[in-house]
Amino acid sequence: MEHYISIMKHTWKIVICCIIFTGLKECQAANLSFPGNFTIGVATSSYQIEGAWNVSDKAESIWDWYTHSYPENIADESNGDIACDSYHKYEEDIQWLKELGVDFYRFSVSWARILPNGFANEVSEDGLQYYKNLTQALIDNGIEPVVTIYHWEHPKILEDLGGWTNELMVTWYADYARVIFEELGPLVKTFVTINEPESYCAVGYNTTYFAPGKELENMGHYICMHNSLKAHATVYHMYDDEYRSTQNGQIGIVAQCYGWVAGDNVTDDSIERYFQFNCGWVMHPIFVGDYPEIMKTRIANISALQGYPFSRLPEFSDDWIEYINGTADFFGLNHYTSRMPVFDSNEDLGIYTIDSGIIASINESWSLGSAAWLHVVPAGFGNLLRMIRDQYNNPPVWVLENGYPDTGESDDYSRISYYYEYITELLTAFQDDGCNVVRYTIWSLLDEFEWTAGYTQLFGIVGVDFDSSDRTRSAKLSTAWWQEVISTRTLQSVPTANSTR
Ligand code: GBH
Repeated sequence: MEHYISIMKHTWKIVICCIIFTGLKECQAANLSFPGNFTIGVATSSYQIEGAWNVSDKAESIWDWYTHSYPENIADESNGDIACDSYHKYEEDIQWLKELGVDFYRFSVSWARILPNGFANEVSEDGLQYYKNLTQALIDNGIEPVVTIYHWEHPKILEDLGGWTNELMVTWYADYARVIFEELGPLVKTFVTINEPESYCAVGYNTTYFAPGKELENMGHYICMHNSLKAHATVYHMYDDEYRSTQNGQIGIVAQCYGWVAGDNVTDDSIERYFQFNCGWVMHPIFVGDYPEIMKTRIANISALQGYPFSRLPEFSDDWIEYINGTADFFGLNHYTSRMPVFDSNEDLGIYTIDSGIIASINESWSLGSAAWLHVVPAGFGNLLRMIRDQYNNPPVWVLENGYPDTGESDDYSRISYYYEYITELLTAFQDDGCNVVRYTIWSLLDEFEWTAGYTQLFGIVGVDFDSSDRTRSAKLSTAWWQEVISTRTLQSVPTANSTR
Protein backbone atom coordinates (compact mmCIF):
# COMPACT_ATOMS: atom_id res chain seq x y z
CA MET A 1 0.00 0.00 0.00
CA GLU A 2 2.73 2.38 1.01
CA HIS A 3 4.43 2.22 -2.34
CA TYR A 4 1.20 2.81 -4.19
CA ILE A 5 0.91 6.00 -2.21
CA SER A 6 4.42 7.01 -3.14
CA ILE A 7 3.68 6.32 -6.80
CA MET A 8 0.60 8.48 -6.55
CA LYS A 9 2.65 11.25 -5.02
CA HIS A 10 5.18 11.01 -7.81
CA THR A 11 2.51 10.98 -10.47
CA TRP A 12 0.98 14.10 -9.03
CA LYS A 13 4.31 15.86 -9.10
CA ILE A 14 4.57 15.11 -12.79
CA VAL A 15 1.02 16.11 -13.52
CA ILE A 16 1.48 19.43 -11.76
CA CYS A 17 4.80 20.07 -13.50
CA CYS A 18 3.17 19.21 -16.78
CA ILE A 19 0.24 21.53 -16.34
CA ILE A 20 2.57 24.35 -15.48
CA PHE A 21 5.25 23.85 -18.10
CA THR A 22 4.01 21.98 -21.17
CA GLY A 23 1.34 19.67 -22.43
CA LEU A 24 0.77 16.65 -20.19
CA LYS A 25 1.97 14.08 -22.70
CA GLU A 26 5.25 15.71 -23.57
CA CYS A 27 6.14 16.37 -19.98
CA GLN A 28 5.37 12.85 -18.88
CA ALA A 29 7.55 11.56 -21.69
CA ALA A 30 10.40 13.77 -20.55
CA ASN A 31 10.15 12.43 -17.02
CA LEU A 32 9.37 8.79 -17.44
CA SER A 33 11.07 7.99 -20.73
CA PHE A 34 14.37 6.26 -21.14
CA PRO A 35 17.06 8.34 -22.80
CA GLY A 36 17.62 7.76 -26.50
CA ASN A 37 20.74 5.61 -26.37
CA PHE A 38 19.62 3.57 -23.35
CA THR A 39 19.36 -0.20 -23.81
CA ILE A 40 17.00 -2.53 -21.95
CA GLY A 41 17.59 -6.23 -21.51
CA VAL A 42 16.81 -9.22 -19.35
CA ALA A 43 19.08 -11.68 -17.55
CA THR A 44 19.33 -15.29 -16.38
CA SER A 45 22.17 -17.55 -15.26
CA SER A 46 23.17 -21.01 -16.40
CA TYR A 47 22.66 -23.11 -13.27
CA GLN A 48 19.41 -21.35 -12.48
CA ILE A 49 17.71 -22.16 -15.82
CA GLU A 50 19.54 -24.71 -17.97
CA GLY A 51 18.95 -28.05 -16.27
CA ALA A 52 20.57 -30.90 -18.26
CA TRP A 53 23.01 -31.11 -15.39
CA ASN A 54 24.64 -34.34 -16.56
CA VAL A 55 23.94 -34.33 -20.27
CA SER A 56 26.70 -35.41 -22.65
CA ASP A 57 30.13 -34.93 -21.05
CA LYS A 58 29.18 -32.11 -18.68
CA ALA A 59 31.03 -32.27 -15.36
CA GLU A 60 29.56 -31.83 -11.92
CA SER A 61 29.63 -28.20 -10.78
CA ILE A 62 29.82 -27.05 -7.18
CA TRP A 63 26.09 -26.30 -7.26
CA ASP A 64 25.26 -29.79 -8.61
CA TRP A 65 27.35 -31.22 -5.84
CA TYR A 66 26.02 -28.91 -3.12
CA THR A 67 22.31 -29.41 -3.92
CA HIS A 68 22.76 -33.18 -4.26
CA SER A 69 24.83 -33.52 -1.09
CA TYR A 70 22.86 -31.14 1.13
CA PRO A 71 19.25 -31.06 -0.11
CA GLU A 72 18.27 -30.05 3.42
CA ASN A 73 20.09 -26.74 2.84
CA ILE A 74 17.69 -25.80 0.04
CA ALA A 75 14.34 -24.36 1.18
CA ASP A 76 12.25 -26.88 -0.79
CA GLU A 77 15.00 -29.54 -1.05
CA SER A 78 15.10 -28.92 -4.80
CA ASN A 79 17.99 -28.45 -7.23
CA GLY A 80 18.76 -27.26 -10.75
CA ASP A 81 18.87 -30.75 -12.34
CA ILE A 82 16.08 -29.73 -14.71
CA ALA A 83 15.31 -26.16 -13.64
CA CYS A 84 13.62 -24.43 -16.62
CA ASP A 85 15.19 -26.97 -18.99
CA SER A 86 16.50 -24.07 -21.04
CA TYR A 87 19.26 -26.32 -22.37
CA HIS A 88 16.54 -27.95 -24.46
CA LYS A 89 14.16 -25.02 -24.67
CA TYR A 90 16.41 -22.10 -25.52
CA GLU A 91 14.66 -21.51 -28.82
CA GLU A 92 11.39 -20.96 -27.02
CA ASP A 93 13.13 -18.65 -24.55
CA ILE A 94 14.33 -16.60 -27.48
CA GLN A 95 10.76 -16.29 -28.76
CA TRP A 96 9.80 -14.78 -25.40
CA LEU A 97 12.76 -12.39 -25.61
CA LYS A 98 11.65 -11.40 -29.06
CA GLU A 99 8.10 -10.78 -27.97
CA LEU A 100 9.32 -8.70 -25.08
CA GLY A 101 11.37 -6.69 -27.55
CA VAL A 102 14.49 -6.52 -25.39
CA ASP A 103 17.70 -5.09 -26.82
CA PHE A 104 19.92 -7.68 -25.16
CA TYR A 105 19.90 -10.96 -23.27
CA ARG A 106 22.37 -11.49 -20.45
CA PHE A 107 23.08 -15.22 -19.91
CA SER A 108 25.98 -17.07 -18.34
CA VAL A 109 28.17 -19.94 -19.50
CA SER A 110 28.55 -23.04 -17.35
CA TRP A 111 32.25 -23.77 -16.88
CA ALA A 112 31.49 -27.44 -16.19
CA ARG A 113 29.55 -27.73 -19.44
CA ILE A 114 32.38 -26.60 -21.67
CA LEU A 115 35.44 -27.83 -19.75
CA PRO A 116 34.52 -31.28 -18.37
CA ASN A 117 37.87 -31.62 -16.59
CA GLY A 118 37.77 -28.11 -15.24
CA PHE A 119 40.94 -27.36 -17.17
CA ALA A 120 41.36 -26.39 -20.80
CA ASN A 121 43.04 -29.67 -21.75
CA GLU A 122 39.71 -30.91 -23.06
CA VAL A 123 36.87 -28.83 -24.49
CA SER A 124 33.36 -30.25 -24.77
CA GLU A 125 32.10 -29.96 -28.34
CA ASP A 126 28.50 -30.40 -27.22
CA GLY A 127 28.82 -27.82 -24.48
CA LEU A 128 30.33 -25.27 -26.84
CA GLN A 129 27.75 -26.02 -29.49
CA TYR A 130 24.93 -25.20 -27.08
CA TYR A 131 26.31 -21.73 -26.41
CA LYS A 132 27.16 -21.16 -30.07
CA ASN A 133 23.61 -22.06 -31.06
CA LEU A 134 22.15 -19.82 -28.37
CA THR A 135 24.40 -16.90 -29.30
CA GLN A 136 23.76 -17.25 -33.03
CA ALA A 137 20.01 -17.54 -32.53
CA LEU A 138 20.00 -14.36 -30.44
CA ILE A 139 21.88 -12.49 -33.13
CA ASP A 140 19.59 -13.84 -35.85
CA ASN A 141 16.69 -12.43 -33.86
CA GLY A 142 18.30 -9.04 -33.43
CA ILE A 143 19.06 -9.50 -29.72
CA GLU A 144 22.51 -8.61 -28.43
CA PRO A 145 24.15 -11.41 -26.42
CA VAL A 146 25.71 -10.25 -23.13
CA VAL A 147 27.80 -13.12 -21.80
CA THR A 148 28.64 -13.63 -18.14
CA ILE A 149 31.69 -15.87 -18.03
CA TYR A 150 31.26 -16.94 -14.41
CA HIS A 151 28.01 -16.94 -12.45
CA TRP A 152 28.98 -18.96 -9.35
CA GLU A 153 29.39 -22.51 -10.66
CA HIS A 154 32.83 -23.92 -11.34
CA PRO A 155 33.55 -27.62 -11.80
CA LYS A 156 33.66 -29.53 -8.50
CA ILE A 157 37.15 -30.81 -9.24
CA LEU A 158 38.45 -27.25 -8.97
CA GLU A 159 36.81 -26.90 -5.57
CA ASP A 160 38.52 -30.09 -4.44
CA LEU A 161 41.71 -28.23 -5.31
CA GLY A 162 40.70 -25.28 -3.15
CA GLY A 163 38.42 -23.33 -5.49
CA TRP A 164 38.63 -19.57 -5.00
CA THR A 165 40.91 -19.98 -1.99
CA ASN A 166 43.62 -21.33 -4.29
CA GLU A 167 45.49 -18.65 -6.22
CA LEU A 168 45.90 -21.10 -9.12
CA MET A 169 42.20 -20.53 -9.76
CA VAL A 170 43.32 -17.28 -11.42
CA THR A 171 45.08 -19.23 -14.15
CA TRP A 172 42.36 -21.88 -14.48
CA TYR A 173 39.74 -19.17 -14.84
CA ALA A 174 41.83 -17.33 -17.43
CA ASP A 175 42.25 -20.55 -19.45
CA TYR A 176 38.48 -21.05 -19.35
CA ALA A 177 37.82 -17.44 -20.38
CA ARG A 178 40.21 -17.84 -23.30
CA VAL A 179 38.10 -20.70 -24.66
CA ILE A 180 35.06 -18.41 -24.50
CA PHE A 181 36.85 -15.52 -26.24
CA GLU A 182 38.13 -17.87 -28.96
CA GLU A 183 34.83 -19.65 -29.55
CA LEU A 184 32.13 -17.09 -28.76
CA GLY A 185 34.15 -13.88 -28.96
CA PRO A 186 33.67 -13.39 -32.69
CA LEU A 187 29.91 -13.15 -32.07
CA VAL A 188 29.83 -11.42 -28.69
CA LYS A 189 30.54 -7.76 -28.02
CA THR A 190 29.82 -7.67 -24.32
CA PHE A 191 31.34 -9.74 -21.57
CA VAL A 192 30.89 -9.77 -17.82
CA THR A 193 33.84 -11.57 -16.26
CA ILE A 194 32.35 -12.44 -12.87
CA ASN A 195 28.92 -12.05 -11.32
CA GLU A 196 28.87 -10.70 -7.76
CA PRO A 197 32.11 -12.02 -6.28
CA GLU A 198 31.04 -10.63 -2.91
CA SER A 199 28.00 -12.95 -2.92
CA TYR A 200 29.72 -16.27 -3.51
CA CYS A 201 32.76 -15.23 -1.46
CA ALA A 202 30.81 -14.02 1.57
CA VAL A 203 28.13 -16.68 1.49
CA GLY A 204 30.05 -19.60 -0.05
CA TYR A 205 33.44 -19.26 1.70
CA ASN A 206 32.39 -17.82 5.04
CA THR A 207 29.06 -19.58 5.61
CA THR A 208 27.57 -22.94 4.62
CA TYR A 209 24.60 -21.25 2.99
CA PHE A 210 25.88 -21.23 -0.63
CA ALA A 211 28.10 -23.66 -2.53
CA PRO A 212 30.80 -24.63 -1.79
CA GLY A 213 29.49 -24.21 1.77
CA LYS A 214 32.80 -23.57 3.51
CA GLU A 215 32.94 -21.63 6.74
CA LEU A 216 36.57 -20.62 6.67
CA GLU A 217 37.85 -18.83 9.76
CA ASN A 218 36.31 -15.48 8.96
CA MET A 219 38.81 -15.06 6.18
CA GLY A 220 37.79 -17.45 3.40
CA HIS A 221 35.67 -14.69 1.89
CA TYR A 222 38.60 -12.24 1.82
CA ILE A 223 40.89 -14.76 0.17
CA CYS A 224 38.15 -15.66 -2.30
CA MET A 225 37.69 -12.01 -3.26
CA HIS A 226 41.44 -11.48 -3.54
CA ASN A 227 41.74 -14.28 -6.06
CA SER A 228 38.51 -13.34 -7.84
CA LEU A 229 39.78 -9.79 -8.40
CA LYS A 230 43.08 -11.12 -9.72
CA ALA A 231 41.20 -13.50 -11.99
CA HIS A 232 38.96 -10.72 -13.27
CA ALA A 233 41.91 -8.41 -13.97
CA THR A 234 43.90 -11.15 -15.69
CA VAL A 235 41.02 -11.84 -18.03
CA TYR A 236 40.39 -8.14 -18.65
CA HIS A 237 44.02 -7.71 -19.70
CA MET A 238 43.88 -10.86 -21.82
CA TYR A 239 40.90 -9.42 -23.67
CA ASP A 240 42.61 -6.06 -23.99
CA ASP A 241 45.91 -7.47 -25.24
CA GLU A 242 44.72 -10.28 -27.47
CA TYR A 243 41.07 -9.92 -28.45
CA ARG A 244 39.88 -6.33 -28.25
CA SER A 245 41.49 -5.20 -31.49
CA THR A 246 39.71 -7.87 -33.52
CA GLN A 247 36.55 -8.41 -31.48
CA ASN A 248 35.91 -4.79 -30.47
CA GLY A 249 33.85 -5.58 -27.43
CA GLN A 250 33.47 -4.30 -23.90
CA ILE A 251 34.24 -6.15 -20.71
CA GLY A 252 33.73 -5.53 -17.01
CA ILE A 253 32.64 -7.04 -13.71
CA VAL A 254 29.39 -6.78 -11.77
CA ALA A 255 28.84 -6.32 -8.03
CA GLN A 256 25.64 -6.39 -6.08
CA CYS A 257 25.49 -3.15 -4.13
CA TYR A 258 22.96 -2.38 -1.46
CA GLY A 259 21.51 1.11 -1.24
CA TRP A 260 20.58 2.96 1.95
CA VAL A 261 18.12 5.48 3.26
CA ALA A 262 18.13 7.84 6.21
CA GLY A 263 17.06 6.65 9.64
CA ASP A 264 17.91 6.95 13.31
CA ASN A 265 21.68 7.06 13.79
CA VAL A 266 22.36 6.77 10.06
CA THR A 267 25.18 9.26 9.40
CA ASP A 268 27.34 10.20 6.43
CA ASP A 269 30.15 8.22 8.05
CA SER A 270 28.07 5.09 8.64
CA ILE A 271 26.82 5.24 5.04
CA GLU A 272 30.34 5.70 3.70
CA ARG A 273 31.68 2.76 5.70
CA TYR A 274 28.73 0.54 4.72
CA PHE A 275 29.29 1.38 1.05
CA GLN A 276 33.03 0.68 1.20
CA PHE A 277 32.66 -2.72 2.87
CA ASN A 278 30.02 -3.76 0.33
CA CYS A 279 30.39 -2.14 -3.11
CA GLY A 280 33.89 -0.78 -2.46
CA TRP A 281 35.31 -4.21 -1.60
CA VAL A 282 34.86 -5.16 -5.28
CA MET A 283 34.91 -1.82 -7.06
CA HIS A 284 37.52 0.28 -5.22
CA PRO A 285 40.39 -1.93 -6.44
CA ILE A 286 39.05 -1.61 -10.00
CA PHE A 287 37.99 2.04 -10.13
CA VAL A 288 40.38 3.67 -7.66
CA GLY A 289 43.11 1.17 -6.76
CA ASP A 290 43.49 -1.29 -3.85
CA TYR A 291 40.90 -2.06 -1.18
CA PRO A 292 39.23 0.90 0.52
CA GLU A 293 41.45 2.39 3.23
CA ILE A 294 38.76 1.86 5.87
CA MET A 295 38.66 -1.88 5.11
CA LYS A 296 42.42 -2.20 5.30
CA THR A 297 42.79 -0.37 8.61
CA ARG A 298 39.76 -1.85 10.37
CA ILE A 299 40.45 -5.46 9.40
CA ALA A 300 44.14 -5.10 10.26
CA ASN A 301 43.26 -3.63 13.68
CA ILE A 302 40.59 -6.17 14.51
CA SER A 303 42.82 -9.04 13.34
CA ALA A 304 45.55 -7.76 15.68
CA LEU A 305 43.06 -7.53 18.56
CA GLN A 306 42.12 -11.13 17.82
CA GLY A 307 45.77 -12.15 18.07
CA TYR A 308 46.46 -12.86 14.41
CA PRO A 309 50.00 -12.14 13.31
CA PHE A 310 48.58 -10.81 10.02
CA SER A 311 45.49 -9.06 8.72
CA ARG A 312 42.72 -11.40 7.67
CA LEU A 313 42.36 -9.10 4.64
CA PRO A 314 45.18 -10.11 2.28
CA GLU A 315 47.41 -7.38 0.88
CA PHE A 316 47.92 -6.69 -2.81
CA SER A 317 51.45 -5.98 -3.99
CA ASP A 318 51.96 -2.65 -5.76
CA ASP A 319 52.10 -4.52 -9.05
CA TRP A 320 48.72 -6.15 -8.47
CA ILE A 321 47.20 -2.85 -7.34
CA GLU A 322 48.27 -1.28 -10.59
CA TYR A 323 47.29 -4.32 -12.67
CA ILE A 324 43.76 -4.46 -11.25
CA ASN A 325 43.18 -0.71 -11.37
CA GLY A 326 41.25 0.36 -14.46
CA THR A 327 40.05 -3.09 -15.51
CA ALA A 328 36.47 -2.24 -16.40
CA ASP A 329 34.84 -0.69 -19.44
CA PHE A 330 31.66 -0.08 -17.42
CA PHE A 331 30.43 -0.21 -13.83
CA GLY A 332 28.36 -3.41 -13.62
CA LEU A 333 25.68 -3.01 -10.96
CA ASN A 334 23.19 -5.51 -9.62
CA HIS A 335 20.80 -3.82 -7.22
CA TYR A 336 17.77 -5.05 -5.33
CA THR A 337 17.35 -3.49 -1.93
CA SER A 338 18.56 -1.11 0.79
CA ARG A 339 19.32 -0.85 4.48
CA MET A 340 19.79 1.76 7.20
CA PRO A 341 23.45 1.37 8.15
CA VAL A 342 24.36 2.30 11.72
CA PHE A 343 27.53 1.85 13.78
CA ASP A 344 27.61 -1.23 15.99
CA SER A 345 27.29 0.13 19.53
CA ASN A 346 29.06 -2.95 20.95
CA GLU A 347 32.30 -1.41 19.75
CA ASP A 348 31.89 1.26 22.42
CA LEU A 349 32.30 -1.62 24.88
CA GLY A 350 35.37 -2.87 23.07
CA ILE A 351 33.55 -5.79 21.44
CA TYR A 352 34.35 -6.21 17.76
CA THR A 353 32.15 -8.82 16.10
CA ILE A 354 31.73 -7.47 12.59
CA ASP A 355 34.69 -6.26 10.55
CA SER A 356 32.70 -3.39 9.09
CA GLY A 357 31.36 -2.39 12.51
CA ILE A 358 28.09 -1.68 10.74
CA ILE A 359 24.65 -3.02 11.52
CA ALA A 360 22.55 -2.94 8.37
CA SER A 361 19.14 -2.39 9.86
CA ILE A 362 15.74 -2.42 8.24
CA ASN A 363 12.43 -0.75 8.84
CA GLU A 364 9.71 -3.29 9.63
CA SER A 365 7.27 -1.24 7.59
CA TRP A 366 9.18 -1.77 4.34
CA SER A 367 7.28 -4.15 2.12
CA LEU A 368 8.65 -7.55 1.20
CA GLY A 369 8.07 -10.03 -1.58
CA SER A 370 8.92 -13.67 -0.97
CA ALA A 371 12.56 -13.09 0.09
CA ALA A 372 13.31 -11.90 3.62
CA TRP A 373 16.38 -9.93 2.46
CA LEU A 374 14.66 -7.99 -0.30
CA HIS A 375 12.74 -5.03 1.06
CA VAL A 376 11.20 -2.60 -1.39
CA VAL A 377 13.15 0.64 -0.80
CA PRO A 378 13.32 2.48 -4.12
CA ALA A 379 14.83 5.69 -2.68
CA GLY A 380 17.96 3.73 -1.75
CA PHE A 381 18.62 3.03 -5.43
CA GLY A 382 18.91 6.74 -6.21
CA ASN A 383 21.24 7.28 -3.24
CA LEU A 384 23.43 4.42 -4.44
CA LEU A 385 23.60 5.72 -8.01
CA ARG A 386 24.65 9.16 -6.78
CA MET A 387 27.33 7.61 -4.55
CA ILE A 388 28.73 5.63 -7.49
CA ARG A 389 28.80 8.85 -9.51
CA ASP A 390 30.75 10.62 -6.76
CA GLN A 391 33.11 7.84 -5.72
CA TYR A 392 34.17 6.64 -9.14
CA ASN A 393 34.12 9.73 -11.33
CA ASN A 394 30.73 9.08 -12.88
CA PRO A 395 31.48 5.90 -14.83
CA PRO A 396 28.98 4.47 -17.31
CA VAL A 397 26.73 2.34 -15.10
CA TRP A 398 25.18 -0.80 -16.50
CA VAL A 399 22.42 -2.02 -14.26
CA LEU A 400 22.77 -5.73 -14.96
CA GLU A 401 20.14 -7.06 -12.53
CA ASN A 402 17.15 -5.59 -10.73
CA GLY A 403 13.99 -7.42 -9.81
CA TYR A 404 11.42 -8.64 -7.33
CA PRO A 405 10.54 -12.10 -5.99
CA ASP A 406 7.09 -13.51 -5.35
CA THR A 407 5.77 -17.06 -5.40
CA GLY A 408 5.05 -17.21 -9.10
CA GLU A 409 1.59 -15.65 -9.35
CA SER A 410 0.68 -14.47 -12.84
CA ASP A 411 -1.13 -11.35 -11.58
CA ASP A 412 2.14 -9.91 -10.39
CA TYR A 413 1.07 -6.37 -9.52
CA SER A 414 3.71 -6.02 -6.82
CA ARG A 415 6.47 -6.84 -9.30
CA ILE A 416 5.26 -4.18 -11.72
CA SER A 417 5.01 -1.66 -8.91
CA TYR A 418 8.57 -2.49 -7.83
CA TYR A 419 9.84 -1.92 -11.36
CA TYR A 420 7.91 1.29 -11.69
CA GLU A 421 9.30 2.76 -8.50
CA TYR A 422 12.87 1.59 -8.97
CA ILE A 423 13.09 2.77 -12.55
CA THR A 424 11.55 6.11 -11.61
CA GLU A 425 14.49 6.49 -9.19
CA LEU A 426 16.91 5.51 -11.93
CA LEU A 427 15.46 8.00 -14.41
CA THR A 428 15.53 10.73 -11.80
CA ALA A 429 19.16 9.99 -10.99
CA PHE A 430 19.90 10.20 -14.70
CA GLN A 431 17.87 13.29 -15.54
CA ASP A 432 18.28 15.40 -12.42
CA ASP A 433 21.59 14.24 -10.98
CA GLY A 434 23.62 13.46 -14.08
CA CYS A 435 24.24 9.80 -13.17
CA ASN A 436 25.63 8.12 -16.26
CA VAL A 437 23.31 5.08 -16.36
CA VAL A 438 23.20 3.56 -19.83
CA ARG A 439 21.76 0.05 -19.55
CA TYR A 440 19.04 -1.56 -17.49
CA THR A 441 18.54 -5.29 -17.04
CA ILE A 442 15.48 -7.05 -15.69
CA TRP A 443 16.14 -9.95 -13.33
CA SER A 444 14.82 -12.29 -14.53
CA LEU A 445 13.38 -13.58 -17.79
CA LEU A 446 12.03 -16.74 -16.15
CA ASP A 447 10.95 -18.06 -12.82
CA GLU A 448 13.97 -20.19 -11.98
CA PHE A 449 16.06 -21.97 -9.34
CA GLU A 450 16.86 -19.33 -6.72
CA TRP A 451 19.91 -20.95 -5.09
CA THR A 452 19.29 -21.80 -1.44
CA ALA A 453 15.70 -20.63 -1.75
CA GLY A 454 15.03 -23.28 -4.42
CA TYR A 455 11.79 -22.49 -6.23
CA THR A 456 10.27 -20.55 -3.34
CA GLN A 457 11.44 -17.12 -4.54
CA LEU A 458 10.58 -16.51 -8.17
CA PHE A 459 11.81 -13.43 -10.04
CA GLY A 460 10.56 -14.14 -13.58
CA ILE A 461 8.58 -11.80 -15.78
CA VAL A 462 7.63 -15.02 -17.59
CA GLY A 463 6.25 -17.91 -15.54
CA VAL A 464 7.41 -21.53 -15.65
CA ASP A 465 5.27 -24.48 -14.56
CA PHE A 466 7.75 -26.60 -12.63
CA ASP A 467 5.14 -29.37 -12.28
CA SER A 468 4.85 -29.87 -16.02
CA SER A 469 7.36 -32.17 -17.64
CA ASP A 470 8.06 -29.68 -20.40
CA ARG A 471 8.34 -26.72 -18.05
CA THR A 472 5.61 -24.79 -19.81
CA ARG A 473 6.21 -21.04 -19.93
CA SER A 474 3.37 -18.57 -19.53
CA ALA A 475 2.85 -14.83 -19.56
CA LYS A 476 2.38 -12.80 -16.41
CA LEU A 477 0.95 -9.31 -16.14
CA SER A 478 4.51 -8.06 -16.04
CA THR A 479 5.24 -9.65 -19.42
CA ALA A 480 2.74 -7.37 -21.13
CA TRP A 481 3.74 -4.38 -19.00
CA TRP A 482 7.37 -4.77 -19.97
CA GLN A 483 6.46 -5.24 -23.63
CA GLU A 484 4.74 -1.89 -23.52
CA VAL A 485 7.56 -0.18 -21.60
CA ILE A 486 10.16 -1.47 -24.02
CA SER A 487 8.24 -0.63 -27.17
CA THR A 488 7.38 2.88 -25.98
CA ARG A 489 10.67 3.39 -24.05
CA THR A 490 8.46 4.92 -21.38
CA LEU A 491 7.32 3.70 -17.96
CA GLN A 492 3.66 2.71 -17.97
CA SER A 493 1.34 3.22 -15.05
CA VAL A 494 0.92 0.35 -12.61
CA PRO A 495 -2.26 -1.63 -13.16
CA THR A 496 -4.39 -2.37 -10.13
CA ALA A 497 -6.57 -5.41 -9.58
CA ASN A 498 -9.70 -3.41 -10.49
CA SER A 499 -8.33 -1.72 -13.56
CA THR A 500 -7.20 -4.77 -15.50
CA ARG A 501 -9.75 -7.52 -15.18
C1 GBH B 1 21.64 -12.02 -7.47
O1 GBH B 1 22.13 -12.13 -6.18
C2 GBH B 1 22.20 -13.14 -8.32
O2 GBH B 1 23.12 -12.66 -9.26
C3 GBH B 1 21.15 -13.97 -9.00
O3 GBH B 1 21.70 -15.18 -9.40
C4 GBH B 1 19.95 -14.14 -8.10
O4 GBH B 1 18.98 -14.99 -8.65
C5 GBH B 1 19.37 -12.78 -7.87
O5 GBH B 1 20.30 -11.86 -7.40
C6 GBH B 1 18.19 -12.77 -6.92
O6 GBH B 1 18.58 -13.15 -5.64
O7 GBH B 1 19.37 -15.08 2.62
O8 GBH B 1 20.05 -13.18 3.92
O9 GBH B 1 21.68 -14.91 3.43
C7 GBH B 1 21.66 -11.18 -5.27
C8 GBH B 1 22.52 -11.16 -4.03
C9 GBH B 1 23.34 -12.58 -2.35
C10 GBH B 1 21.09 -11.82 -2.30
C11 GBH B 1 23.01 -13.65 -1.32
C12 GBH B 1 20.73 -12.89 -1.32
C13 GBH B 1 21.55 -14.17 0.51
C14 GBH B 1 20.92 -13.35 1.58
N1 GBH B 1 22.18 -12.22 -3.14
N2 GBH B 1 21.90 -13.20 -0.51
S1 GBH B 1 20.49 -14.21 2.98
